[in-house]
Amino acid sequence: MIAPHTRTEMWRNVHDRNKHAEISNARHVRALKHYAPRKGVVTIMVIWAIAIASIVVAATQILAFREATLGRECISRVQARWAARAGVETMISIMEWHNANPDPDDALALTRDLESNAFGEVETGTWDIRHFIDGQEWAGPMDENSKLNINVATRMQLLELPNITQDVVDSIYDWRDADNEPQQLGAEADFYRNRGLGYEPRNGNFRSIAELELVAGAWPQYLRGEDWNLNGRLDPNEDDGKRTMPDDNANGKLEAGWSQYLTASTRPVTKSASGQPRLDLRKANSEELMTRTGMDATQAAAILTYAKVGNARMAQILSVPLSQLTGSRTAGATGAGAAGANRTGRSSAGQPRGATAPAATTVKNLDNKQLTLVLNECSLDDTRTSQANAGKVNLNTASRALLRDILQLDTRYADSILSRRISKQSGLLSLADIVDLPGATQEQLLILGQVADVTSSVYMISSRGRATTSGAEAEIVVMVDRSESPVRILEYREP
Ligand SMILES: [Ca+2]
Ligand SMILES: [Ca+2]
Ligand SMILES: [Ca+2]
Ligand SMILES: [Ca+2]
Repeated sequence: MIAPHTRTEMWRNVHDRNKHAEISNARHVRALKHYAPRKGVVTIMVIWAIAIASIVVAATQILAFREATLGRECISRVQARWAARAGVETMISIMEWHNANPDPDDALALTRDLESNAFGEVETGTWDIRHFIDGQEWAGPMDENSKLNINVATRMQLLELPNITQDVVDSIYDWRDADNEPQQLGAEADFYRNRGLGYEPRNGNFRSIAELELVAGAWPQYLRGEDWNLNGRLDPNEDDGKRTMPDDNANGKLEAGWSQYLTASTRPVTKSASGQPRLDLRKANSEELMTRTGMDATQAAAILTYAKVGNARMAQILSVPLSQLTGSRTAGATGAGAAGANRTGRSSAGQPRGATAPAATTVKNLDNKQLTLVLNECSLDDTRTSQANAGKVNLNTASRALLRDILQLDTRYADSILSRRISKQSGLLSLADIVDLPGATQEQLLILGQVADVTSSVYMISSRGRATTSGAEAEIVVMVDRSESPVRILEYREP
């Protein structure tokens, strides 16, 4: 049987229940007490989370915006750079075409083609190629052969450079001569070593015009003048006075110090004007020479006899009438000689004045065409001299200042050369085109025969690309040698 509930038990049970309820309530209250603060923290955490998320989103947006802007700038720069590159490639392909299709009757064909393609465009940008010569801006690449190669410049020519002194001229000689014996006021290895400069003279040919700045006393401001980046073109900082380097005269013209007269990059033109290998007069036979130049047997014999002389030079063939070259005495020679060493006598349309002279000794002077072919199709260069590695000044592009001030040509003669090259649409086809000008003495022709010619091997292309959309710019400066095909890149700069 189940024991009956007693009141005491009932009361205890009630008490226990109450107690249990109290405890349960207390726990509940404690739980509630505990629960209430946690709810606040979560709310704050949510607000924080939203705030942080907003900051992250905003920051990401800013970054994304910046990256997009940077991306657009990068694309603009790439577009500008490749537009500049397209200009360079266009110039090179024109040179290649002219190498494959030479025109001996037009000395300016290449120059004109380069000029007419100096400005062009691709899908996303444009290019612009220009340069300064003689205070004037020209379209197209800079003809390095318009300048004198420093590796063959004489003491007299170097002394004509603005601001130069004898000690600097001597130091230039020391830099390029093979020995370590200083010239009178020069500087060899000891000089540079004692000053801790960390380099010594090359004792060989200058390889770039900027190398000249390493020579004692050849300061950058003398070499570069206003052309601070040596690109042959007038940049904004080179035409704004003292506002930015360099200090220039802001006259809209580029005065480029020694660098407007000198180059170190030109190479000899090995091919003839017609594109064939040149005929070496020291090895040629009479038939070859007659076929190539159209001279008669007597003339060919005279030239080949002269070519056997140890110091025979093309400059002599240019400056001395053929009848005098090998010492033969003819009336033709008398005609030239009587002109007081004026070359005009020889080139009077090739008419032998010796018509009345004894036939046995007559050597007809070369006419203009024959002389042109000897100068342009044959060679007589001594490969043992440093001249072998240096190009000549192209009289079709040389500046008036170079001819008059540095090469020291007679003013009247220099001006008549410039007038003639302007008056001939084909330009000067050979040095034979300047032998009949007023002032063309043997002495003047000898100077020109040694340093000048009418063709070019090396060009400096300064191509500035511009993106069509943003106007961003990029420049490429390339020195190219077109004396052989394929055209060779001597120097490449992206300033
Ligand atoms: Ca030396
Ligand atoms: Ca410049
Ligand atoms: Ca300036
Ligand atoms: Ca200026």
